[in-house]
Amino acid sequence: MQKRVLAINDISCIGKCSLTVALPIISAAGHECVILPTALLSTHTAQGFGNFVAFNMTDEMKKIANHWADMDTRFDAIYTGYILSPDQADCVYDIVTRFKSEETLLMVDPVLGDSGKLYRGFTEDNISAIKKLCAIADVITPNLTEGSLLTGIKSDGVHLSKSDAEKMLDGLAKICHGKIVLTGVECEENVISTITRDCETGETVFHNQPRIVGSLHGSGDIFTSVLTATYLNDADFDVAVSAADGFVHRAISESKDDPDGRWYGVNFEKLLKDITER
Ligand code: PXL
Repeated sequence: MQKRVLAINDISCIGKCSLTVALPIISAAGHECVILPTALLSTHTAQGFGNFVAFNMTDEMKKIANHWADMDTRFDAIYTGYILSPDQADCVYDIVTRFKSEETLLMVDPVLGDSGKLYRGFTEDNISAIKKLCAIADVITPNLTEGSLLTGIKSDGVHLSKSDAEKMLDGLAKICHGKIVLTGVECEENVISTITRDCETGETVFHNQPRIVGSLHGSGDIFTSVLTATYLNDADFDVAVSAADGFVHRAISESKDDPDGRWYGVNFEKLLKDITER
C-alpha cells in the first residue's frame, strides 16, 4: 500500500528548498506527500535575495491539524524541517505527538543554520525548542553547523577532526536516542562525509564523497527528503544514507556550473527518475 508522509516545512517561493524539494522527491519515490507549511516566504532567508517577506502559518497549522484529527488521519512518516519560532516549534511538537503512532517514522531535520552561522532571525531559544523535537525523533539530520549549535562543540561549519566528530556524535546522542546523521563534514581535505551513529548499537559509519564545490542552497533538504523516501521504501538505513548522499552528489554535479545555483538551489529535477526507478 502507498505510504503517507507528512512534511512540515516552509514554502519558499524562490530558492528551491523545504517543501518545493520534499514534495517532488517524496512523490517520485511513490509515497503520498502531505504538506503542512510552517510559513510562506517570498524567498528563503539565506543570503542572495535581499529582504524576504514571510507569512507565519502557526495559527493555520493548528486549525489544519484539528481538521485532520477529526478525519482520523494517519501517517507512516513525519518529516519536520524549517520552523520559524520557538512557539511554532511547540505547535509542531504538539502536532507530531498527536499524529505519531508506534509505527510512524519521525525524521527531524534540525534546521538552524549553515556555514558556521545561525539562520537570520534565529536565537538560542530556537535551538532549545528544536532540541525538544530531536528528543522524540527516530532520526535527526543536522549539518555540521547545526551539530555545533546543538552540542556546543565549536566548528567553522565545514571542518572537524575525526575525534571531534566522535565527540559531536556523543553530544548529539544525548539529545536524540535514535539514529543520528551528521552531514557535510570535512575531516579530510576535499572529502565530504556524512557520519551516522546508531544509538542502539553505538556504531559510527563514515560515508565519504569527493567535495565538488562549496555548499549549494537547499542540498540539506534534498538529502533528508531522499533519505526519508528511501528508508520508508524498506531500505537498510545505511543504504538509504548512501542513496541520499549519491543523489545530492549527482545533483550538485548537475548544478555546479549554473551561476544561479548558489542561492536558487540545486538542479535535482532531471534526476528524479533515479528515485522512481530505485
Ligand atoms: O534549506 C534550509 C532553509 C529552509 N527554509 C528557509 C531557509 C532555509 C535556509 O536558509 O531560509 C526559509
